[in-house]
Amino acid sequence: MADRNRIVVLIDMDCFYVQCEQRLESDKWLKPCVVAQYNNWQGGGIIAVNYEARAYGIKRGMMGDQAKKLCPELHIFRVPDENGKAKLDKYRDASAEVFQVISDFIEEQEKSMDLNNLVILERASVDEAFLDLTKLIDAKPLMLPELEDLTNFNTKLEFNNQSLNDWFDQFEHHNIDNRQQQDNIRLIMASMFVGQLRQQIFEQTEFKCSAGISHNKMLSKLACGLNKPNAQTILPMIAVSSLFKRIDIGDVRLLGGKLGNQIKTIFNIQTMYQLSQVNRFTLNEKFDNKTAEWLNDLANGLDNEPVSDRRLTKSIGCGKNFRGKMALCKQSDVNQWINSLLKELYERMMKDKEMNQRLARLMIVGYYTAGKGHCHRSIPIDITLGDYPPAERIASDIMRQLFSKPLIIIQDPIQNLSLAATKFLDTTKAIMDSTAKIEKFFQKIDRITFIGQQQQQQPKSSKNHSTINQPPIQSKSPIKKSIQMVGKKSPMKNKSNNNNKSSTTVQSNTLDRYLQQYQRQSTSKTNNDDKIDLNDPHVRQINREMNQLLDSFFFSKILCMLENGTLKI
Ligand code: TTP
Ligand code: CA
Ligand code: CA
Repeated sequence: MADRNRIVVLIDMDCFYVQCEQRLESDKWLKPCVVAQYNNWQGGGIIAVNYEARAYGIKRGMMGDQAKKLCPELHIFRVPDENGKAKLDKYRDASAEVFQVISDFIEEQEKSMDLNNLVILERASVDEAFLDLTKLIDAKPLMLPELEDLTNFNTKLEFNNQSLNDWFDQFEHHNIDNRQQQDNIRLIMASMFVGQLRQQIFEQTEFKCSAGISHNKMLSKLACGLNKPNAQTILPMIAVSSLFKRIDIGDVRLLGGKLGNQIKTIFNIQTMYQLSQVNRFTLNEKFDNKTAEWLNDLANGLDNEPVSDRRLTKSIGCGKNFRGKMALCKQSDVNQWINSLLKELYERMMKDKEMNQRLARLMIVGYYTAGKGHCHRSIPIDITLGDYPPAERIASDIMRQLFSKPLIIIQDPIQNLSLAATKFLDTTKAIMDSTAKIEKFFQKIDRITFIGQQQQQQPKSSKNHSTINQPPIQSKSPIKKSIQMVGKKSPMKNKSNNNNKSSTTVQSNTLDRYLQQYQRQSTSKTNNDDKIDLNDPHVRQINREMNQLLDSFFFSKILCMLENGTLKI
């Protein structure tokens, strides 16, 4: 879809962490406040500044003591600390509250129009959301709202210093059959929706926010920042080239980091307008074709990145810096911090699982050392039947990935450690995957029986192989049979709780006995005739899996699931 046909909005909470704190101490509203992290060092590093404090020149990154000098009456909120780590739950919970209001508002609006899936909502950060309102606006008749309603929502226009009032006049006095004017009216209609949404957010959470209303992500993000706080800004396509004359390349979404600096240095330019003057061939000389095209588009106000339907975070993460002498130089310290970080993360993963019915399949461990810079490792999380393994198991998997051998002293000390759980899977899908895994496992068990039978018929000539007893040879896997039997016999639904308990125990015992017997057999060496070649990689693999399954109490879970009907074999 051509860019100006889309209507894309960014909602961003104003000085979010400060508002979260002010809501809890309501006498601090309207007073200069900041949120600082780490209590006992020069008043802490400031991570959020409200607009009253910004008026004194206080900025993010300053130390609390330094800010107090600029504004003695400044109130400093401290981020709570737990085991030497910032505890950010308060802000995350507040964020979830805001996103709930946004979701409910969208649902309400769609319901009132008797339509579904009109709005795409993408959670962009803890306090930001993109909305694609194209379908919603196009489902309504093209109509100008009342100017007064819009001004009540503190709506601003970004277009050559023109007032919203004057802009409105032209629509009222001219016919609106030209496409550009229609697009502008669509933006105005979207502003009504956004104003009402911001009002809902305020009424239900007490939080103020700002918004940008334009045609793509880059422009709406830019527009949102133009009149903060507590305002919404319309940015029509026609206003882009004049606006870009005063927009620093580094202030544009995705150009804030290395790439933006590189562009400025290579072409000796500063603004987006100057970038639009760099011709395509010159861009192509310095960047690959795709990047050059993308930069050329951005410089002309075009950005075709879609708003993706994502209401939840892509990952749940936490981390900790270990500056200077605090850098971790012993494996035992790393182990302790991995456990501590994981404790926090695991709690959040469990909470997320309950709230959002999803499970992370991958743990990314990041670390920074002076010698190696930023590094990361990916460790699969062994999800079994819709649940996470115990935190201790994840921690030991991480440690195994980080250190292939025990190390007392780490030569290149670790200055930062981070963990992020990601690659989420729907819990139902996770259960289905696990069921498939179990079935595959049983197929292997069937095969092992078959291998045993073959070996019985054609004993191996070599006597040198280590051998183990195999479980009783049956035409079908005995484990599978007993599971099926348990499943069929399971009369749980009609019984009282007490009965449930006892029959679960009986069934578990039957299985446990079998499994213990199997494990004993599979680990003891005998000279029995029924032999399985232990060195056969297939057998070794099955043994490994069997032990893993036993380890994770897999079968007690299978029993539970057979009983409640979520698992059918
Ligand atoms: P931002 O939206 O970048 O900033 P803000 O909400 O404080 O202020 P603004 O009104 O300009 O939007 O970040 C949201 C919150 O995220 C912020 O309140 C604190 C936290 N944060 C950090 O902890 N560290 C950071 O470096 C940044 C940028 C934000
Ligand atoms: Ca913000
Ligand atoms: Ca933000």
